[in-house]
Amino acid sequence: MDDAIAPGTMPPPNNLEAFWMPFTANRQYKKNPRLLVGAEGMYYHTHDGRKVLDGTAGLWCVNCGHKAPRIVQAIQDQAAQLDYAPPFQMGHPRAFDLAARLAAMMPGDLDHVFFTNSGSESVDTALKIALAYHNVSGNGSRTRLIGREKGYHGVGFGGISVGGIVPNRKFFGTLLTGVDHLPHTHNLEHNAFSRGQPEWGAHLADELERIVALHDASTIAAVIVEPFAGSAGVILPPKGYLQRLREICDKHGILLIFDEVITGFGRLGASFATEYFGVIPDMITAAKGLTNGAVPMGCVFVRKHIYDAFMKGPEEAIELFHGYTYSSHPLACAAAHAALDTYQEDGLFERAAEMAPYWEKAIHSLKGEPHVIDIRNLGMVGAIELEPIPGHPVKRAFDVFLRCYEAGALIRSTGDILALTPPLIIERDEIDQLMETIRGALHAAA
Ligand code: PXG
Ligand code: PLP
Repeated sequence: MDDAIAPGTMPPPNNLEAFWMPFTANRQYKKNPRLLVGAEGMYYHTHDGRKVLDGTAGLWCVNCGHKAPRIVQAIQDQAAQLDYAPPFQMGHPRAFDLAARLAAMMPGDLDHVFFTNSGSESVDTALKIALAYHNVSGNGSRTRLIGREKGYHGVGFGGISVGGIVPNRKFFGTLLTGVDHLPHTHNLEHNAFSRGQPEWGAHLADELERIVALHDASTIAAVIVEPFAGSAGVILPPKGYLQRLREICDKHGILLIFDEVITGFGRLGASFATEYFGVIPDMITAAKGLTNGAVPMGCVFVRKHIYDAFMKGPEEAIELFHGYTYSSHPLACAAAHAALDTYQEDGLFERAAEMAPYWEKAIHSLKGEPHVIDIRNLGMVGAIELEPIPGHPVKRAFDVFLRCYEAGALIRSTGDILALTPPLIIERDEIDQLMETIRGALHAAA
């Protein structure tokens, strides 16, 4: 490891109590906090003076690597120029430039962009647009939303309703009504240790026909899926599966929404999963890599016919009663422009595509190590599934996560799965270092 950037130590804050941490075991964490105090490129600096290789691009968002110079500069410049501009009945130039630039990245006529501040807000926005679209098109009976088991669509009420991760749902009441779920595609019996997309499981998309037969197409507004399920532990779409979903949605006039909060901005070695898989949905939700995680921002890409359906009636009438105080925030727009510059000028999507075969080989070298029951990969994403400790689900993967952190690599554990999503700037020797750190932790883990 390069020790040129000497981080130094920083004591933890005196009071860790007040901050109720999200998706965290608060009591356990606060006994032995893991604090990040700086970052550069592929590395975090920890409060106890160590450099840690970032195997998760923060939380799947820092695709350009940390403190990408163009982004740092753009945020500083923007803060000094225009701090805030109201997005309702007002605007600022960079928001329009950014929307046009993003639309130009999209295939087909996915050419309108609605700005939000997170993936969760993008999902709620897309679901609301789907319902309102059918409403303004004279199909107000289309109100049902279809998600998928194990899906993650953020934490808003809409997102957890169509989502399929049980603990994210079961504490929160009745959720949205009129929601149904496709089956997930996770299957170790057929697909364990597949390299890239699994061969088995495209037929699971046909379950949508069963759901349509049950409810009738005239009641269904939209289907939302992640092109691959990220949070649930990198569950990849079987070959042909997404194409099949598209066909069935077309047949029945159902909108198809791809939630690309993780898959957008280069993760698969293409700008978006829609390009990678060659399947064009009616809306795409995005966030994370849009600003490289540097300022919160999300967006929804919408096909032209959907936008046009709203552009009727008197010109002075508001067409969609939806939006956020911070939609198209100037700092976020500046960060997003600079992130797009970085992706383009440094060729990071192409770089990810070139590195993907090395990544695949490296991660699959962990086959046969203790506890490993599956390894999955696509583009620059990967997962290692572990045999759970009987009676103690989650414990083993979390133990491996802690051991890796101590040994100098940040990975993520979800259930008994280790998830890896490095910044797209990762070098071969850093991939080797990441895998060797995990190998060591697997051997040390109980
Ligand atoms: N949709 C998808 C597909 C996501 O992955 C969201 C929506 C929500 O985005 P926000 O910005 O509201 O968090 C996400 C977010 C993990 C993990 O490793 C994944 C996400 C967020 C935090 C942790 O399990 N994905
Ligand atoms: N709650 C109150 C009382 C508000 O006035 C607003 C916005 O004006 C909101 C919530 C929504 O906040 P945001 O637009 O940041 O999502």
